[in-house]
Amino acid sequence: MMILFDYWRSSAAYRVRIALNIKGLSYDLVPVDLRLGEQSQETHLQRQPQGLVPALEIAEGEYLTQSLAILEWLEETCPQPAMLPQDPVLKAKTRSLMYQVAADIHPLNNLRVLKYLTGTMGLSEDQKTQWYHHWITQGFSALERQLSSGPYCMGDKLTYADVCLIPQVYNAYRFEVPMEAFPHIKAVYDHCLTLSPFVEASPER
Ligand SMILES: N[C@@H](CCC(=O)N[C@@H](CS)C(=O)NCC(=O)O)C(=O)O
Repeated sequence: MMILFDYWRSSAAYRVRIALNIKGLSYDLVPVDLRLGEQSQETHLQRQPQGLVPALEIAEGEYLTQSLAILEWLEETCPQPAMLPQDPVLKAKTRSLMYQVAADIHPLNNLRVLKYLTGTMGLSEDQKTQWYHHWITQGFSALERQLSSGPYCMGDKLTYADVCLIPQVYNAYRFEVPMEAFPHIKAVYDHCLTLSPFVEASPER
């Protein structure tokens, strides 16, 4: 049985939970409480030397880290249902959407960055929220231009782009980012939340 070292509100871990559910794989969840700083303890650093979640233990003492690397590993080892298009151009476009969320939007709003802003840099809670909204809004504005027909990011096929987008939208709602300007993103979010792999992976579950 695989073990996912997880935090319920971590959007990177949420991506992996969704992907494991879509691939129909069983796994145990072991919480790493980010509020208590458990991610920085030696036991967790042995799994994930960056002090982040998720980490996926795929065999005793064998850990995979970085959610996108885990998604790619799942695609290679458990190819059905396919979560990346076969066509090289569509595959590159899907990965582009994935990276826009995971490499460009999410890192700016990660817990350790927000804590650094309010701690070391002395920003107020309002300024922190302004930072958060700014980078989400900028990232979502670009994504919104790239989504069109739905119901998924890449049209009629569910892909890893949706797996990356939905947790980021969850976070945006949580931080009360105005979403009116992003009807296509909202439509993909609403549609994916009707699907059981997404429902079962949701933080509230
Ligand atoms: N690029 C990493 C990001 C992992 C990450 O940033 N995880 C966050 C939760 S979403 C975390 O563990 N934060 C702990 C902290 O900031 O101290 C991945 O995709 O796995």
